Amino acid sequence: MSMFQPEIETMSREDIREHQLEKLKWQVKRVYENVSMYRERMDEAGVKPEDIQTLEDLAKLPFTTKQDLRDYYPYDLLAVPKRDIVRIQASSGTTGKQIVAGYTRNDLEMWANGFARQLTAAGGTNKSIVQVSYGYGLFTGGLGAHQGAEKIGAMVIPTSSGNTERQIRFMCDLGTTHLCCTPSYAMYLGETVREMGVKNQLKLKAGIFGAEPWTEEMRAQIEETLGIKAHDVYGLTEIMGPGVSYECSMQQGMHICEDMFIPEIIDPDTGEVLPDGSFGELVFTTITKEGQPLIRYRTRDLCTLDYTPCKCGRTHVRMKKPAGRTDDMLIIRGVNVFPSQIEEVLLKNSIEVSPNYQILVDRVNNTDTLDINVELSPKFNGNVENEKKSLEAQLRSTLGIGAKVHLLRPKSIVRSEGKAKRVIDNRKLH
Ligand code: DLL
Repeated sequence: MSMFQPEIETMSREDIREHQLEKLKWQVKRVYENVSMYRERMDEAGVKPEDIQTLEDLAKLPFTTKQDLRDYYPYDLLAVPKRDIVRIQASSGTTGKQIVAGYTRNDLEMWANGFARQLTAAGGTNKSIVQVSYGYGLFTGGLGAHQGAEKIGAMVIPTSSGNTERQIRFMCDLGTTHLCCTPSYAMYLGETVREMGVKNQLKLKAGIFGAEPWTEEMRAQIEETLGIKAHDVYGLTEIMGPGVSYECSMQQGMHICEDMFIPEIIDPDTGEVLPDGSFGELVFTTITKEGQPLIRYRTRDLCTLDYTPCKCGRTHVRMKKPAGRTDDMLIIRGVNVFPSQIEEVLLKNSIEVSPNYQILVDRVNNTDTLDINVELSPKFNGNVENEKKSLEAQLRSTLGIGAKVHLLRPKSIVRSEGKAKRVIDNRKLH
């Protein structure tokens, strides 16, 4: 099982902790000296850089939130002079004020290393042909995957997203071995490969899919339609694009680049650090980032960390697939509903319905409504009315509230070329 940086990827836990403490002290001192927000917050909390003497002392430091990135937009969280920044990336978010992240040359190197570790873990080498079908631009997917692929000396095909048939023609003609895109786009590509009848012309070996939540059922479907091994990759604009954590061939969670980040799991309500193995909100401290370092950044992603040894030999902790975000919870008629609960019900019925769905929330006569559009699977030959009733009953028992199911013909829901937008909450319009 080859690794891009085996000396780092297999460090002993003791060495990881020693490295993290040294880098943490360095970083806290830098932000205290160079970023006024951190200096003020630490002064308020009565913590000085010298108070950080062990890794556990991290808990003394204040959190950073997405709102801080908005409030200090665009440059006030930089810890280096602006001239040292060589790249700006921005969040793909369409709601709220923009946030940006500035990278120094060294930050870009580290990021490329993160994605290079992922590609190598997926069997990538300098002989690989990597098609990057993540969007290029402010979104970190395209450029992040691109830099990582160049780092291992692979041939890169920077198709960006969209133009699906042409993507597939390139895959066949150029002999693409590794595909990088969102899992929902991989599903769409798989569907189109099937329609074009070209699966036997593909040379694909593996895919690197992330930027949105996806399930084991989706993984199985992508692996089948494209004939590949599908790896999960995680990242976020604020911390670093794809490659913050990456999945090895064991496919049992994503190894976090612990030489670059210290992860914690906290209780999202109290902010308290939870013991190893607990489920909660993932928090990152960037210990090597120069441009825009963040201390205890609250990702809002909910997951668990697994410190047990991985069979691949890598020692960096694994994060389980994020099971949702603290902010994607919907409150419908007073009941908390996570979109992932709805998806689970639909996927349990994958013989009858496809994983293409939309959740529509609205308010009619002062009452919240919940409607779910889902496509019937192309092979469905049962009774539509019975299927609808069965799904509605399962949803009621899982969610604790009623939902109306609308079964649609295959291919009636528009496919995603980037991150799928599954929830449409029109209550905000009223
Ligand atoms: O989505 C970076 C990225 C690009 C990751 C390409 C992987 C591949 P943002 O647009 O800032 O950055 O969105 C970050 O997306 O906080 C998670 O909620 C979600 N997310 C990212 N990767 C995964 C994943 C990019 N593998 C937000 N599984 C994060 C589940 C993911 N959710």
